[in-house]
Amino acid sequence: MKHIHITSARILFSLLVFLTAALSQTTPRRVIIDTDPGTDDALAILLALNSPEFKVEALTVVPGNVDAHQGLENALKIVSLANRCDVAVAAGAQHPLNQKLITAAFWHGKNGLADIELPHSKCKPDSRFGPDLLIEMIHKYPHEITLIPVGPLTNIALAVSKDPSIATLVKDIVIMGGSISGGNVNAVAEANIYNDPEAAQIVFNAGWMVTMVGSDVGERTLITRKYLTQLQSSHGPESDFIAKIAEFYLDRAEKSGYSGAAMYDPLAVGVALDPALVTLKEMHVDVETKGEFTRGETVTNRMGANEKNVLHGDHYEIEGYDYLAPNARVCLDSNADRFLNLFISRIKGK
Ligand SMILES: [Ca+2]
Repeated sequence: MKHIHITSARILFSLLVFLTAALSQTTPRRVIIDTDPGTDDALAILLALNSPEFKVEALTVVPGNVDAHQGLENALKIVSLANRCDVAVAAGAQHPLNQKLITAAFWHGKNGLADIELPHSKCKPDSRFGPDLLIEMIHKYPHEITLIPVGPLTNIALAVSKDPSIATLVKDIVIMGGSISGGNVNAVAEANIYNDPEAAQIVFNAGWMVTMVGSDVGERTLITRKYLTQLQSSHGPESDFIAKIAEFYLDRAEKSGYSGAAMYDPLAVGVALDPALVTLKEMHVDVETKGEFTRGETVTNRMGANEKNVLHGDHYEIEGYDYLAPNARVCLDSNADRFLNLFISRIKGK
């Protein structure tokens, strides 16, 4: 009799393990994208919307590539094109925390979307302020939300400053921003961090483990003519838009001497989908906010420690090291072909 009970318990346990595993594979992960759309933002958003692993709950809009007003209009048009008015789209901050906005029509076209005129949006904006929406949703779904900020970090900094508890309540935060080997604005700074360094410093030190997909890795993950041809072979409202965006973005990159266009924001979505697409290393990251040449640099400590210097009379002496806890998983490299193939396969047929 005892034996039968043990056997039944084992069967029940196996069934539970099986059901839990099955559920975790089939239940899409809740995602919120904070965006300054933006050509590569558009590609990133549509990659997320076309990935069955994700349930995109919201887009929160931040000024960056375009101003806040144009950004909201672009975000609404993109979700409308994808027939996804179920995704909440909310306006957020109107300007960076501590400096003037720098827009990027030079790279993204006057309207930020390669000057393609999308139809008016069928979707309406959510009335909440973006950072408040973030806080509400993270509390509504504790430990379930993956945040993917792909613009300046203003909205995220406002949210986590207002409610620091969200840092322990998100499932994950994967940002496109920073670099550990040279910038794309100047010698050291990447645009999203450079456009609001104070916000970025708050976000990196909020108590969560930030996955940092930097511009240096984005620049080794290029969409080239080969992939553009594959995109152009499918037709439909979404895939035509994506192919036009990609062509504009690629033309602009080639005119500037690059062999392809950096998949900055889409790669951040890719890493949230499958971290195995990249190599990650834990490090401590701070953002320089004062340097004469280095404002906006992500200063990454690869030793995991700072030298400990102690004053002895008129001079300091090294007395070992102070351990520095990592606050980021920094992306070192990517499997570009695998990512581009994933991107194309998700977008084709749309
Ligand atoms: Ca962006």
